[in-house]
Amino acid sequence: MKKFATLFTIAAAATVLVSCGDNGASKKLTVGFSQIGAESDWRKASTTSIQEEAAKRDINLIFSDAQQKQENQIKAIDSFIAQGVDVISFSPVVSSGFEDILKKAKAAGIPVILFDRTVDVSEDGLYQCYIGSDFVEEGRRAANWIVENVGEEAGIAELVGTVGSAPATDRAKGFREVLEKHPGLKIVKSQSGDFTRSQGKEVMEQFLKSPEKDQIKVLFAHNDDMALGAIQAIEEAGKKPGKDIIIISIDGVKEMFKAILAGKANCTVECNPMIGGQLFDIAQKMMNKEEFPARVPSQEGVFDSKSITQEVVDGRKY
Ligand code: GZL
Repeated sequence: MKKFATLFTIAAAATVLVSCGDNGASKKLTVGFSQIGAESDWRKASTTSIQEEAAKRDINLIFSDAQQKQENQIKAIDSFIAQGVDVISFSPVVSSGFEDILKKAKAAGIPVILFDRTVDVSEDGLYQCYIGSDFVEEGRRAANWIVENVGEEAGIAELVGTVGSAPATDRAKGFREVLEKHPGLKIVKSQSGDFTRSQGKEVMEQFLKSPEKDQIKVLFAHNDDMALGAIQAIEEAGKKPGKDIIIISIDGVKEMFKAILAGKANCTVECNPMIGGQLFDIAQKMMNKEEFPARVPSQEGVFDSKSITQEVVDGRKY
């Protein structure tokens, strides 16, 4: 996407003059945010980060929880436009189907920040900045950990995230990119658990009753919540999670760190939800007509039993 950079020196000066004209009272930033829902510990941490940062910065946050339904996100964004907010931001539950409402925001002259997840659009200018992770790289990191720690031969079961979402699409893409170079590592089962713990458990129960059940040596889950549900299913089936079935997932939530410390899981690839500060940094620049980057990447690591101690668990923010 073309770097979206605006530096209206004159406008900025005018803004300063106007604000001085109002006895130095500067306009309070109003941000409309549509959150996907509360489907996982990661999402809840993301919401906490946004709400705490807005309160700390005295930003007027209009927050909407879409309960994982795209139509609720579209309605919320439409309402933000009608209210004339300064900036719109949202984490799109799926990558398609937002083009029309983004065109409406553009026509209203309201800048849009994509938070956490991206959307597929056919033209430039429908959003001005993306703040979030490189999901393809997260998928590569998960597969590379398997190569380095499990070896070249294993049957892999995959718990896929929300179908059509950027993290599910891209984590699967990065994972398969690495597996192509290691033909002995084979995906023998793959099904969506929609990023939730309950569905992760249900799907893992089905995997463990399938004809391929004895081939499953590794579970790759697109997020920790589905992995934690799968751990319950593996234990209920009388197997040892982390030993009979090696478990690797993505997010890096505290519950997963605890499971790895307890030997019930093996690795989590971090996906940082604490990006509310970056969101409002960009929103403020947009309102001040200052230059800002089109892409703000997250800083993330890979954690396993070699790096996780009780002290590390205690230090986790989410
Ligand atoms: C990733 C985020 C995903 C998490 C899940 O950035 O969109 O959505 O991996 C969450 O836990 O539900």
